Amino acid sequence: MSDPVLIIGAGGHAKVLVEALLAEGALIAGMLDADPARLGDSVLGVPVIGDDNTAEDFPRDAVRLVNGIGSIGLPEMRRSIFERFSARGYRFATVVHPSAVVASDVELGAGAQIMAGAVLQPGCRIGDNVIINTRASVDHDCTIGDHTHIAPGVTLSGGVTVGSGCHVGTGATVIQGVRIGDGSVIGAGAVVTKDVAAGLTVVGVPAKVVVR
Ligand code: JB2
Repeated sequence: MSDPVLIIGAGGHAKVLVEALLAEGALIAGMLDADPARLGDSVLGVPVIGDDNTAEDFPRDAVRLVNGIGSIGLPEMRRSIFERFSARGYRFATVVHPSAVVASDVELGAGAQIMAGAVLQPGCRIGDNVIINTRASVDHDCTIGDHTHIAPGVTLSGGVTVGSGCHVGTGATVIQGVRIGDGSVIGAGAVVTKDVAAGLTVVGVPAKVVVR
């Protein structure tokens, strides 16, 4: 990474990103948090230097942003941060922890975050602002839509398609070829054996619809 990065948010997800960015050798200019009480805190030695308005102190072409908002408000808050700053001309850095295994042909969207121990096999396409969280396993030819969070320990078999704005909960398993529609939520530990239509919440083993 060449340009310094600014991290939006200073909570749990942002802390994990600091660790990944330091491991990548990135230069971190600081963290921005909406909570004024966080000003002056530091996270793994990186200072909280202001709120979102502080980004204006940095020329757009000399800094890249890292979206440190994880799951709060499900994907909406994270999506709105990405869209708001992108519309203002800021660029989002991709983050790939050095311990992640990313096959040579994998396509990573703007601001995609691949956390420690994740595996992305050949043929995968990862959208903008996606989180592939700690130790998630994404097998060959999967497609993950923009703003989706694949939580820690998820297993996606080959050829799975996950739409945009989805949350696939911790430890869930999705068998090969399944398609999950936009805005769906897969409960932690679920085993998904059939396609899931857009906007549904499914839980359990095998996964069943609980919210339409
Ligand atoms: O609009 C905002 C904003 N809204 C909330 N702008 C900025 N710059 N910061 C904002 N925040 C701040 O994000 C809050 O003040 C808070 O400090 C931080 C969110 O931290 P929290 O630890 O509550 O959530 P998180 O999104 O970092 O982590 C969640 O998602 C992760 C993926 C947790 O569920 C984690 O356990 C999970 N690993």
